[in-house]
Amino acid sequence: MEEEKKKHRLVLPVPMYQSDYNIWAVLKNCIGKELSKITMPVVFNEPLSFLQRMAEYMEYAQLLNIASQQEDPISRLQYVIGFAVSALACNWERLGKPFNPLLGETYELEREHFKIICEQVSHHPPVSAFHAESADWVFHGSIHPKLKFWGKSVEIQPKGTVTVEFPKRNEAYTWTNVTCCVHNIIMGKMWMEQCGTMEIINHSLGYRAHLTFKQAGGSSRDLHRVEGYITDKSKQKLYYVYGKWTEFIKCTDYQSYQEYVRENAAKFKNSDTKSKSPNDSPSHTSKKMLQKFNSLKVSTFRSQNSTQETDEDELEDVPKGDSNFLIDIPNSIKIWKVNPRPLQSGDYYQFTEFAMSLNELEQGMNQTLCPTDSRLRPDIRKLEQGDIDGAALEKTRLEEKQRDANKSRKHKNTIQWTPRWFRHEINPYTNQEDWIYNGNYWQRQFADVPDIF
Ligand code: CLR
Repeated sequence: MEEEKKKHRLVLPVPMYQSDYNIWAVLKNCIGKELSKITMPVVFNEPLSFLQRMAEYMEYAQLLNIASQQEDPISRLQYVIGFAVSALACNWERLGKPFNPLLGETYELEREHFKIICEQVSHHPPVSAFHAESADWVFHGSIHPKLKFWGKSVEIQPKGTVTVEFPKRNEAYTWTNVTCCVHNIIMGKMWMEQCGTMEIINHSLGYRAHLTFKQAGGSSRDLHRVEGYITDKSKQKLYYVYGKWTEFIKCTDYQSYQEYVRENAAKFKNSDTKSKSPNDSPSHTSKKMLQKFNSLKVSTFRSQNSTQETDEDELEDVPKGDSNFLIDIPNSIKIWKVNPRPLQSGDYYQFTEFAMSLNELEQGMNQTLCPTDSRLRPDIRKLEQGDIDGAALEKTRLEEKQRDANKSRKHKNTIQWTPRWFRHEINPYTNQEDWIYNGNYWQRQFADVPDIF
Protein backbone atom coordinates (compact mmCIF):
# COMPACT_ATOMS: atom_id res chain seq x y z
CA MET A 1 0.00 0.00 0.00
CA GLU A 2 2.75 2.46 1.02
CA GLU A 3 4.78 1.51 -2.01
CA GLU A 4 1.79 1.91 -4.28
CA LYS A 5 1.27 5.45 -3.00
CA LYS A 6 4.89 6.47 -3.50
CA LYS A 7 4.68 5.81 -7.19
CA HIS A 8 2.34 8.75 -7.82
CA ARG A 9 3.07 12.42 -7.77
CA LEU A 10 1.73 14.42 -4.82
CA VAL A 11 1.44 17.86 -6.45
CA LEU A 12 1.04 19.37 -9.89
CA PRO A 13 4.09 20.89 -11.63
CA VAL A 14 3.09 24.49 -10.72
CA PRO A 15 0.52 26.14 -8.43
CA MET A 16 -2.69 27.41 -9.98
CA TYR A 17 -3.06 30.84 -11.46
CA GLN A 18 -5.21 33.01 -9.16
CA SER A 19 -7.57 35.11 -11.20
CA ASP A 20 -10.13 37.68 -10.17
CA TYR A 21 -12.20 37.18 -13.29
CA ASN A 22 -15.95 37.41 -12.66
CA ILE A 23 -17.62 34.17 -13.62
CA TRP A 24 -20.97 35.90 -14.01
CA ALA A 25 -19.63 38.00 -16.87
CA VAL A 26 -19.41 34.76 -18.80
CA LEU A 27 -22.40 32.89 -17.48
CA LYS A 28 -25.03 35.55 -18.00
CA ASN A 29 -24.74 34.83 -21.72
CA CYS A 30 -25.22 31.13 -21.20
CA ILE A 31 -28.64 30.92 -19.56
CA GLY A 32 -30.35 27.77 -20.71
CA LYS A 33 -27.35 26.31 -22.53
CA GLU A 34 -26.03 22.75 -22.46
CA LEU A 35 -22.96 22.27 -20.33
CA SER A 36 -20.94 21.21 -23.36
CA LYS A 37 -21.96 24.34 -25.29
CA ILE A 38 -20.65 26.77 -22.74
CA THR A 39 -17.22 28.03 -23.59
CA MET A 40 -15.56 29.52 -20.56
CA PRO A 41 -12.14 31.10 -20.32
CA VAL A 42 -9.59 28.53 -19.19
CA VAL A 43 -8.94 30.42 -15.96
CA PHE A 44 -12.16 28.82 -14.71
CA ASN A 45 -10.93 25.36 -15.57
CA GLU A 46 -9.10 22.80 -13.51
CA PRO A 47 -6.45 20.80 -15.37
CA LEU A 48 -8.52 17.64 -15.64
CA SER A 49 -11.03 16.38 -18.15
CA PHE A 50 -14.50 15.43 -16.95
CA LEU A 51 -13.50 11.82 -17.69
CA GLN A 52 -10.74 12.10 -15.14
CA ARG A 53 -13.18 13.68 -12.75
CA MET A 54 -15.37 10.62 -13.19
CA ALA A 55 -12.44 8.37 -12.41
CA GLU A 56 -12.38 10.17 -9.05
CA TYR A 57 -15.38 8.06 -8.08
CA MET A 58 -12.68 5.42 -7.53
CA GLU A 59 -10.77 7.13 -4.75
CA TYR A 60 -12.35 4.81 -2.18
CA ALA A 61 -12.68 1.75 -4.43
CA GLN A 62 -11.29 -0.24 -1.51
CA LEU A 63 -14.79 -0.08 -0.02
CA LEU A 64 -16.05 -2.27 -2.85
CA ASN A 65 -13.42 -4.87 -2.01
CA ILE A 66 -14.58 -4.81 1.59
CA ALA A 67 -18.22 -4.96 0.49
CA SER A 68 -17.65 -7.97 -1.73
CA GLN A 69 -16.00 -9.84 1.14
CA GLN A 70 -18.97 -9.48 3.49
CA GLU A 71 -21.06 -12.61 3.91
CA ASP A 72 -24.06 -10.67 5.20
CA PRO A 73 -26.01 -8.86 2.45
CA ILE A 74 -26.76 -5.91 4.74
CA SER A 75 -23.08 -5.45 5.48
CA ARG A 76 -22.45 -5.53 1.76
CA LEU A 77 -25.07 -2.85 1.25
CA GLN A 78 -23.52 -0.74 4.02
CA TYR A 79 -20.17 -0.68 2.26
CA VAL A 80 -21.81 -0.01 -1.09
CA ILE A 81 -23.50 2.99 0.58
CA GLY A 82 -20.09 4.07 1.87
CA PHE A 83 -18.68 3.79 -1.62
CA ALA A 84 -21.56 5.71 -3.23
CA VAL A 85 -21.24 8.59 -0.77
CA SER A 86 -17.44 8.60 -0.70
CA ALA A 87 -17.43 9.04 -4.46
CA LEU A 88 -18.77 12.56 -3.93
CA ALA A 89 -16.25 13.66 -1.31
CA CYS A 90 -13.68 14.85 -3.85
CA ASN A 91 -16.16 17.52 -4.97
CA TRP A 92 -15.95 19.46 -1.73
CA GLU A 93 -14.61 22.98 -2.47
CA ARG A 94 -13.74 21.98 -6.02
CA LEU A 95 -15.12 24.87 -8.03
CA GLY A 96 -12.97 24.67 -11.14
CA LYS A 97 -14.68 23.42 -14.22
CA PRO A 98 -13.23 20.25 -15.68
CA PHE A 99 -12.58 20.33 -19.44
CA ASN A 100 -15.44 19.03 -21.58
CA PRO A 101 -14.22 15.76 -23.03
CA LEU A 102 -13.90 15.65 -26.80
CA LEU A 103 -16.00 13.10 -28.62
CA GLY A 104 -14.03 9.84 -28.58
CA GLU A 105 -11.72 10.96 -25.80
CA THR A 106 -10.81 8.19 -23.37
CA TYR A 107 -9.22 7.94 -19.97
CA GLU A 108 -7.74 4.85 -18.40
CA LEU A 109 -6.47 4.30 -14.91
CA GLU A 110 -4.86 1.19 -13.53
CA ARG A 111 -4.28 0.88 -9.83
CA GLU A 112 -3.34 -1.93 -7.54
CA HIS A 113 -6.87 -3.21 -6.99
CA PHE A 114 -8.82 -2.04 -10.02
CA LYS A 115 -8.75 -0.57 -13.48
CA ILE A 116 -11.16 1.84 -15.10
CA ILE A 117 -11.81 2.94 -18.66
CA CYS A 118 -13.88 6.03 -19.49
CA GLU A 119 -15.02 7.25 -22.90
CA GLN A 120 -16.91 10.29 -24.12
CA VAL A 121 -19.61 8.47 -26.07
CA SER A 122 -21.74 11.44 -27.14
CA HIS A 123 -21.08 15.14 -27.46
CA HIS A 124 -24.58 16.63 -27.83
CA PRO A 125 -25.85 15.79 -25.29
CA PRO A 126 -22.58 15.17 -23.46
CA VAL A 127 -22.45 11.61 -22.15
CA SER A 128 -19.48 10.03 -20.44
CA ALA A 129 -19.38 6.29 -19.85
CA PHE A 130 -17.12 4.34 -17.53
CA HIS A 131 -16.39 0.75 -16.61
CA ALA A 132 -14.23 -0.27 -13.67
CA GLU A 133 -13.39 -3.78 -12.61
CA SER A 134 -11.45 -5.76 -10.08
CA ALA A 135 -11.27 -9.43 -9.14
CA ASP A 136 -14.52 -9.33 -7.18
CA TRP A 137 -16.59 -6.46 -8.49
CA VAL A 138 -17.60 -4.42 -11.51
CA PHE A 139 -18.64 -0.77 -11.33
CA HIS A 140 -20.03 0.94 -14.41
CA GLY A 141 -22.30 3.71 -15.55
CA SER A 142 -22.89 6.68 -17.79
CA ILE A 143 -23.29 10.30 -16.76
CA HIS A 144 -25.01 13.08 -18.64
CA PRO A 145 -24.60 16.25 -16.59
CA LYS A 146 -27.52 18.65 -17.12
CA LEU A 147 -27.05 22.26 -16.14
CA LYS A 148 -29.76 24.61 -14.95
CA PHE A 149 -29.26 28.25 -14.11
CA TRP A 150 -31.32 29.63 -11.29
CA GLY A 151 -30.10 33.19 -11.27
CA LYS A 152 -27.54 33.21 -8.52
CA SER A 153 -26.96 29.48 -8.46
CA VAL A 154 -26.31 26.69 -10.89
CA GLU A 155 -27.83 23.26 -10.53
CA ILE A 156 -26.15 20.28 -12.13
CA GLN A 157 -28.09 17.07 -12.49
CA PRO A 158 -25.81 14.13 -13.24
CA LYS A 159 -28.37 12.09 -15.18
CA GLY A 160 -27.73 8.40 -15.62
CA THR A 161 -27.48 5.30 -13.50
CA VAL A 162 -24.48 3.65 -11.94
CA THR A 163 -24.27 -0.07 -11.24
CA VAL A 164 -22.14 -2.18 -8.93
CA GLU A 165 -22.02 -5.92 -9.53
CA PHE A 166 -20.59 -8.72 -7.43
CA PRO A 167 -20.56 -11.44 -10.11
CA LYS A 168 -19.51 -14.24 -7.76
CA ARG A 169 -22.56 -13.50 -5.64
CA ASN A 170 -24.85 -12.86 -8.56
CA GLU A 171 -25.71 -9.54 -7.05
CA ALA A 172 -26.24 -6.08 -8.54
CA TYR A 173 -26.82 -2.66 -7.01
CA THR A 174 -27.87 0.52 -8.82
CA TRP A 175 -28.36 4.14 -7.87
CA THR A 176 -28.53 7.57 -9.44
CA ASN A 177 -26.43 10.51 -8.37
CA VAL A 178 -27.84 13.47 -6.51
CA THR A 179 -28.01 17.03 -7.77
CA CYS A 180 -25.05 19.33 -7.32
CA CYS A 181 -25.73 23.01 -6.58
CA VAL A 182 -23.16 25.74 -6.95
CA HIS A 183 -24.16 28.92 -5.10
CA ASN A 184 -23.11 32.57 -5.27
CA ILE A 185 -22.31 32.62 -8.94
CA ILE A 186 -22.78 36.37 -9.20
CA MET A 187 -21.06 37.54 -6.06
CA GLY A 188 -19.82 36.35 -2.74
CA LYS A 189 -17.86 33.20 -2.19
CA MET A 190 -18.96 30.31 -4.37
CA TRP A 191 -19.85 27.13 -2.54
CA MET A 192 -21.29 23.79 -3.46
CA GLU A 193 -23.72 21.30 -2.02
CA GLN A 194 -25.09 17.93 -3.03
CA CYS A 195 -28.86 17.66 -2.61
CA GLY A 196 -31.62 15.21 -3.19
CA THR A 197 -32.29 11.57 -2.63
CA MET A 198 -30.25 8.57 -3.62
CA GLU A 199 -31.79 5.13 -3.60
CA ILE A 200 -29.36 2.26 -3.67
CA ILE A 201 -31.14 -0.92 -4.66
CA ASN A 202 -29.96 -4.46 -4.21
CA HIS A 203 -31.74 -6.01 -7.18
CA SER A 204 -31.22 -9.59 -6.11
CA LEU A 205 -32.53 -9.44 -2.54
CA GLY A 206 -34.67 -6.32 -2.43
CA TYR A 207 -32.73 -4.47 0.28
CA ARG A 208 -32.64 -0.75 -0.30
CA ALA A 209 -30.88 2.26 1.11
CA HIS A 210 -32.81 5.47 0.89
CA LEU A 211 -30.48 8.41 1.50
CA THR A 212 -31.31 12.09 1.71
CA PHE A 213 -28.63 14.66 0.99
CA LYS A 214 -29.86 17.66 2.90
CA GLN A 215 -30.03 21.18 1.66
CA ALA A 216 -28.29 23.67 3.93
CA GLY A 217 -30.83 26.41 4.56
CA GLY A 218 -28.31 28.93 5.78
CA SER A 219 -25.59 28.45 8.39
CA SER A 220 -27.10 25.18 9.28
CA ARG A 221 -26.47 21.90 10.95
CA ASP A 222 -27.62 20.30 7.76
CA LEU A 223 -24.67 21.49 5.73
CA HIS A 224 -23.40 18.48 3.73
CA ARG A 225 -25.49 16.15 5.85
CA VAL A 226 -26.64 12.80 4.60
CA GLU A 227 -29.08 10.54 6.38
CA GLY A 228 -31.33 7.65 5.55
CA TYR A 229 -32.41 4.10 6.12
CA ILE A 230 -31.74 0.61 5.02
CA THR A 231 -34.98 -1.22 4.43
CA ASP A 232 -35.85 -4.78 3.53
CA LYS A 233 -38.17 -6.13 0.86
CA SER A 234 -41.23 -5.24 2.92
CA LYS A 235 -39.98 -1.67 3.48
CA GLN A 236 -39.20 -2.38 7.13
CA LYS A 237 -36.51 -0.03 8.41
CA LEU A 238 -33.50 -2.00 9.63
CA TYR A 239 -30.67 0.49 9.91
CA TYR A 240 -30.17 4.21 10.18
CA VAL A 241 -27.37 5.73 8.10
CA TYR A 242 -25.94 9.17 8.78
CA GLY A 243 -22.96 11.39 8.15
CA LYS A 244 -21.67 13.98 5.76
CA TRP A 245 -20.60 13.42 2.20
CA THR A 246 -17.58 15.59 2.96
CA GLU A 247 -16.47 13.65 6.05
CA PHE A 248 -17.82 10.24 7.06
CA ILE A 249 -20.68 7.78 6.96
CA LYS A 250 -21.87 5.79 9.94
CA CYS A 251 -24.59 3.27 10.45
CA THR A 252 -26.52 1.98 13.46
CA ASP A 253 -29.42 -0.41 13.93
CA TYR A 254 -32.79 1.27 13.73
CA GLN A 255 -33.66 0.52 17.34
CA SER A 256 -30.55 2.25 18.68
CA TYR A 257 -31.42 5.24 16.58
CA GLN A 258 -34.96 5.33 17.91
CA GLU A 259 -33.72 5.11 21.49
CA TYR A 260 -31.23 7.85 20.88
CA VAL A 261 -33.94 10.05 19.42
CA ARG A 262 -36.23 9.32 22.36
CA GLU A 263 -33.57 10.27 24.90
CA ASN A 264 -32.64 13.44 23.12
CA ALA A 265 -36.20 14.44 22.47
CA ALA A 266 -36.74 14.26 26.24
CA LYS A 267 -34.18 17.00 26.66
CA PHE A 268 -36.30 19.27 24.55
CA LYS A 269 -39.54 18.18 26.17
CA ASN A 270 -39.91 21.15 28.55
CA SER A 271 -40.16 23.57 25.76
CA ASP A 272 -43.06 21.69 24.28
CA THR A 273 -46.50 21.71 25.88
CA LYS A 274 -48.38 19.54 23.43
CA SER A 275 -46.28 16.46 23.88
CA LYS A 276 -47.21 16.29 27.56
CA SER A 277 -50.57 14.76 26.77
CA PRO A 278 -51.07 11.84 29.20
CA ASN A 279 -53.14 9.88 26.69
CA ASP A 280 -50.28 9.12 24.44
CA SER A 281 -49.47 5.46 24.21
CA PRO A 282 -45.77 4.70 24.47
CA SER A 283 -45.41 3.80 20.83
CA HIS A 284 -47.41 6.79 19.80
CA THR A 285 -45.24 9.01 21.94
CA SER A 286 -42.05 7.80 20.43
CA LYS A 287 -43.40 8.36 16.96
CA LYS A 288 -44.41 11.88 17.86
CA MET A 289 -41.09 12.48 19.52
CA LEU A 290 -39.38 11.35 16.43
CA GLN A 291 -41.33 13.80 14.35
CA LYS A 292 -40.69 16.53 16.82
CA PHE A 293 -37.03 15.72 17.00
CA ASN A 294 -36.79 15.94 13.27
CA SER A 295 -38.48 19.30 13.19
CA LEU A 296 -36.43 20.57 16.13
CA LYS A 297 -33.26 20.10 14.19
CA VAL A 298 -34.51 22.71 11.80
CA SER A 299 -36.16 25.08 14.20
CA THR A 300 -33.27 25.32 16.66
CA PHE A 301 -31.06 26.35 13.86
CA ARG A 302 -33.54 28.97 12.68
CA SER A 303 -33.96 30.59 16.05
CA GLN A 304 -30.25 30.63 16.70
CA ASN A 305 -28.94 31.81 13.47
CA SER A 306 -31.44 33.80 11.55
CA THR A 307 -34.01 36.40 12.26
CA GLN A 308 -35.72 36.22 8.93
CA GLU A 309 -36.67 33.41 6.62
CA THR A 310 -34.14 33.61 3.86
CA ASP A 311 -34.20 31.89 0.54
CA GLU A 312 -30.98 29.94 0.33
CA ASP A 313 -30.13 31.75 -2.88
CA GLU A 314 -30.09 35.05 -0.99
CA LEU A 315 -27.14 33.95 1.07
CA GLU A 316 -23.77 35.33 0.38
CA ASP A 317 -21.90 33.51 3.08
CA VAL A 318 -20.92 29.93 2.99
CA PRO A 319 -22.90 28.20 5.73
CA LYS A 320 -20.85 26.76 8.53
CA GLY A 321 -21.77 23.26 9.51
CA ASP A 322 -22.20 22.18 13.08
CA SER A 323 -19.94 19.19 12.92
CA ASN A 324 -20.79 17.86 16.39
CA PHE A 325 -24.38 17.23 15.56
CA LEU A 326 -25.52 13.62 15.33
CA ILE A 327 -22.05 12.20 15.19
CA ASP A 328 -22.31 9.63 17.91
CA ILE A 329 -25.32 7.39 18.09
CA PRO A 330 -24.76 4.24 20.21
CA ASN A 331 -23.85 1.01 18.39
CA SER A 332 -22.73 2.85 15.28
CA ILE A 333 -20.08 1.56 12.96
CA LYS A 334 -18.02 3.84 10.78
CA ILE A 335 -18.27 2.77 7.19
CA TRP A 336 -16.17 5.46 5.56
CA LYS A 337 -14.01 8.39 6.56
CA VAL A 338 -12.59 10.98 4.19
CA ASN A 339 -8.84 11.23 3.52
CA PRO A 340 -7.46 14.60 4.60
CA ARG A 341 -6.67 16.96 1.75
CA PRO A 342 -2.99 17.51 1.06
CA LEU A 343 -1.50 20.63 2.68
CA GLN A 344 -0.89 22.30 -0.67
CA SER A 345 -4.42 21.58 -1.90
CA GLY A 346 -5.45 25.26 -1.78
CA ASP A 347 -2.77 26.19 -4.31
CA TYR A 348 -3.69 23.30 -6.55
CA TYR A 349 -7.39 23.65 -7.40
CA GLN A 350 -8.39 22.05 -4.08
CA PHE A 351 -7.27 18.71 -5.47
CA THR A 352 -7.18 15.60 -3.33
CA GLU A 353 -4.03 13.51 -3.38
CA PHE A 354 -5.78 11.11 -5.75
CA ALA A 355 -6.74 13.96 -8.11
CA MET A 356 -3.14 15.22 -8.16
CA SER A 357 -2.06 11.93 -9.68
CA LEU A 358 -4.69 11.59 -12.39
CA ASN A 359 -3.06 13.58 -15.17
CA GLU A 360 0.43 12.32 -14.50
CA LEU A 361 2.26 10.87 -17.49
CA GLU A 362 3.91 8.00 -15.73
CA GLN A 363 7.07 6.42 -17.02
CA GLY A 364 6.47 4.14 -19.95
CA MET A 365 2.98 5.42 -20.56
CA ASN A 366 3.93 7.02 -23.89
CA GLN A 367 4.35 3.53 -25.25
CA THR A 368 1.12 2.04 -23.99
CA LEU A 369 -1.41 4.84 -23.72
CA CYS A 370 -4.30 5.05 -26.16
CA PRO A 371 -3.78 8.14 -28.39
CA THR A 372 -7.19 9.48 -27.33
CA ASP A 373 -6.31 9.49 -23.60
CA SER A 374 -7.03 12.69 -21.66
CA ARG A 375 -3.41 12.76 -20.47
CA LEU A 376 -2.38 13.54 -24.04
CA ARG A 377 -4.66 16.58 -24.36
CA PRO A 378 -2.42 19.57 -24.96
CA ASP A 379 -4.80 22.18 -23.49
CA ILE A 380 -5.11 20.39 -20.16
CA ARG A 381 -1.36 19.78 -20.06
CA LYS A 382 -0.64 23.45 -20.71
CA LEU A 383 -3.00 24.61 -17.98
CA GLU A 384 -1.36 22.15 -15.62
CA GLN A 385 1.99 23.74 -16.44
CA GLY A 386 0.64 27.22 -15.80
CA ASP A 387 0.60 28.30 -19.45
CA ILE A 388 -2.85 29.91 -19.50
CA ASP A 389 -2.57 31.50 -22.94
CA GLY A 390 -1.18 28.35 -24.50
CA ALA A 391 -3.98 26.34 -22.91
CA ALA A 392 -6.60 28.73 -24.27
CA LEU A 393 -5.16 28.50 -27.79
CA GLU A 394 -5.02 24.71 -27.69
CA LYS A 395 -8.54 24.49 -26.30
CA THR A 396 -9.89 26.58 -29.16
CA ARG A 397 -7.91 24.56 -31.69
CA LEU A 398 -9.24 21.25 -30.33
CA GLU A 399 -12.82 22.47 -30.26
CA GLU A 400 -12.52 23.65 -33.87
CA LYS A 401 -10.98 20.39 -34.90
CA GLN A 402 -13.89 18.58 -33.31
CA ARG A 403 -16.42 20.80 -35.10
CA ASP A 404 -14.69 20.22 -38.43
CA ALA A 405 -14.67 16.47 -37.94
CA ASN A 406 -18.36 16.64 -37.12
CA LYS A 407 -19.12 18.63 -40.23
CA SER A 408 -17.20 16.38 -42.53
CA ARG A 409 -18.97 13.33 -41.11
CA LYS A 410 -22.29 14.95 -41.88
CA HIS A 411 -21.05 15.99 -45.30
CA LYS A 412 -19.84 12.57 -46.31
CA ASN A 413 -23.07 11.12 -44.97
CA THR A 414 -20.99 8.58 -43.13
CA ILE A 415 -22.71 6.63 -40.41
CA GLN A 416 -23.10 8.54 -37.18
CA TRP A 417 -20.28 8.44 -34.71
CA THR A 418 -19.99 5.14 -32.91
CA PRO A 419 -18.03 4.92 -29.67
CA ARG A 420 -15.06 2.58 -29.61
CA TRP A 421 -15.39 0.89 -26.26
CA PHE A 422 -19.05 1.15 -25.25
CA ARG A 423 -22.39 0.10 -26.74
CA HIS A 424 -25.67 1.92 -26.30
CA GLU A 425 -27.85 -0.63 -24.53
CA ILE A 426 -30.58 -1.01 -21.97
CA ASN A 427 -29.35 -1.53 -18.43
CA PRO A 428 -30.93 -4.88 -17.46
CA TYR A 429 -31.51 -3.79 -13.85
CA THR A 430 -33.02 -0.37 -14.39
CA ASN A 431 -34.47 -0.93 -17.89
CA GLN A 432 -33.07 2.44 -18.81
CA GLU A 433 -30.71 3.50 -21.56
CA ASP A 434 -27.11 3.03 -20.61
CA TRP A 435 -23.69 2.47 -22.14
CA ILE A 436 -22.21 -0.98 -21.69
CA TYR A 437 -18.50 -1.73 -22.05
CA ASN A 438 -17.58 -3.98 -24.96
CA GLY A 439 -14.69 -5.60 -23.11
CA ASN A 440 -11.98 -4.73 -25.62
CA TYR A 441 -10.02 -1.79 -24.28
CA TRP A 442 -7.33 -3.56 -22.33
CA GLN A 443 -6.25 -5.61 -25.35
CA ARG A 444 -4.72 -2.29 -26.36
CA GLN A 445 -5.38 -2.46 -30.09
CA PHE A 446 -5.16 1.27 -30.70
CA ALA A 447 -3.92 1.32 -34.30
CA ASP A 448 -7.06 2.83 -35.83
CA VAL A 449 -8.44 5.11 -33.14
CA PRO A 450 -9.44 8.56 -34.43
CA ASP A 451 -7.06 11.52 -34.28
CA ILE A 452 -8.86 13.95 -31.98
CA PHE A 453 -6.01 15.98 -30.52
C1 CLR B 1 -20.73 16.03 -9.13
C2 CLR B 1 -20.86 14.56 -8.85
C3 CLR B 1 -21.69 13.89 -9.90
C4 CLR B 1 -21.09 14.08 -11.27
C5 CLR B 1 -20.83 15.52 -11.55
C6 CLR B 1 -21.21 16.06 -12.71
C7 CLR B 1 -20.91 17.44 -13.12
C8 CLR B 1 -19.88 18.14 -12.24
C9 CLR B 1 -20.21 17.82 -10.78
C10 CLR B 1 -20.10 16.32 -10.51
C11 CLR B 1 -19.34 18.64 -9.82
C12 CLR B 1 -19.36 20.13 -10.13
C13 CLR B 1 -18.98 20.42 -11.55
C14 CLR B 1 -19.94 19.65 -12.44
C15 CLR B 1 -19.68 20.19 -13.82
C16 CLR B 1 -19.36 21.67 -13.59
C17 CLR B 1 -19.21 21.85 -12.06
C18 CLR B 1 -17.54 20.01 -11.80
C19 CLR B 1 -18.66 15.85 -10.52
C20 CLR B 1 -18.11 22.86 -11.71
C21 CLR B 1 -18.07 23.19 -10.24
C22 CLR B 1 -18.20 24.10 -12.54
C23 CLR B 1 -19.16 25.10 -12.05
C24 CLR B 1 -19.03 26.31 -12.88
C25 CLR B 1 -20.38 26.89 -13.07
C26 CLR B 1 -20.39 28.18 -12.36
C27 CLR B 1 -20.75 26.95 -14.49
O1 CLR B 1 -21.86 12.54 -9.60
